[in-house]
Amino acid sequence: MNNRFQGEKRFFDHPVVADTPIDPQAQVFKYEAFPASGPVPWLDRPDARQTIESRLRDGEITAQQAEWCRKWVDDGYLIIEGFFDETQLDETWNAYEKAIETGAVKPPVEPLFDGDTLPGRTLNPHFSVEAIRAMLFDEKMSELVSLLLGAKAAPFQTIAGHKSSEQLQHSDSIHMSTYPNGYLVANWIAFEDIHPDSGPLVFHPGSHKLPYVMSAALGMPFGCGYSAYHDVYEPAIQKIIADNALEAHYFLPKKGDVLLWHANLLHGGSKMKESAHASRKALVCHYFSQGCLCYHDLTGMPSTLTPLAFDARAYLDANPDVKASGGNALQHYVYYGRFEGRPTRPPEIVVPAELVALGFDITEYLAANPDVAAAGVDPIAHYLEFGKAENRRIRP
Ligand SMILES: O=C(O)CCC(=O)C(=O)O
Ligand SMILES: [Fe+2]
Repeated sequence: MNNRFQGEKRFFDHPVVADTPIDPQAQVFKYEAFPASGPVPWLDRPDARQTIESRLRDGEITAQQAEWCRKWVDDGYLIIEGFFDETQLDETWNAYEKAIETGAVKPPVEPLFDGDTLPGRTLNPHFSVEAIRAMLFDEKMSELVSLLLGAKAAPFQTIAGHKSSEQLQHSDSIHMSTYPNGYLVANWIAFEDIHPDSGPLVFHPGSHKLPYVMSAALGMPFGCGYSAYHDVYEPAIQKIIADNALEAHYFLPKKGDVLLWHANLLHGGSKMKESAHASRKALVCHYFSQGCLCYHDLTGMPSTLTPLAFDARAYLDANPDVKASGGNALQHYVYYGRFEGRPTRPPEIVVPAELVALGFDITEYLAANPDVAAAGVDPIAHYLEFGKAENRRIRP
């Protein structure tokens, strides 16, 4: 194949760099607090169609990728059948249910009807369930998301659910906003064939082209919570759907099919109609682009981006109080640790040059001086303060 980019970085293998840089430390995390900066995601630009064709001609994308991109430009969503295979889905769901059984994951109780025993939806089960983390970080999926955003995907958040959220339509950008704007993609993975009466995902093709509706534009006060979301945001979106006569589509996938949607595509969980068919097993993954700033417009808070490389053991070693609490390392880091400036790994021990010159080695010094080891003191400080004057051996 005539691919002049083979072996080189592809155009979507890089992070987003905002046209107008900002200091993330100094910002209020609100849409209107940021400059109106690009780059606009490539498939949202007025010339997107031409760019797709020229990239196809130049061998930067395949015919299949071009087709996906055209669909994304026009409709703001994409359905890929059989993206995940049955075995992986079954193993992942079993691991999730096992985690519920053992209490590693605690879904909220959210009954949809009298006698509903299905668990509620779990936020970020990938913190505890390795198989879910593997799906969030699936390479093929990350590549597809990167293609759609024109920048390298940063897997961010997961929601697993046994049934419909019955959530009114919204754009995910009100919950997960990015600077520059628009660098979010979600996917909805069906873990079983979805029944029409289960309250399938509802979405409005083409609605991604409407203006982004953020909280300040609706007069929602800074840091407002979910009551304003329900009282102000949701009715505003219902009005937009009615005023624009937006057509509703329902996602009725087979097990393994995936729906991807645009940062601004209006969608929700429709009402469950028949309790015998309430089961609607799915995992939703949300992706940002690397390099963009991620925040929560309603509360003005930065988002909880899962670090791409995180060593849980190193984090626990560096933070003995977290280790002692028995808490989940990644979860602690994402929600608290990074705001508290916690180290992600223990500090590297630096042996002073004068001791290096003597051939001093911490392990050997402790082996040679069991009383020092037993006292649990800093061996370097001990040698400098006492050991040297006491003519202690530095190796056994
Ligand atoms: O699955 C649903 O009912 C809605 C999911 C959704 O809106 C989301 O995860 O962004
Ligand atoms: Fe959503």
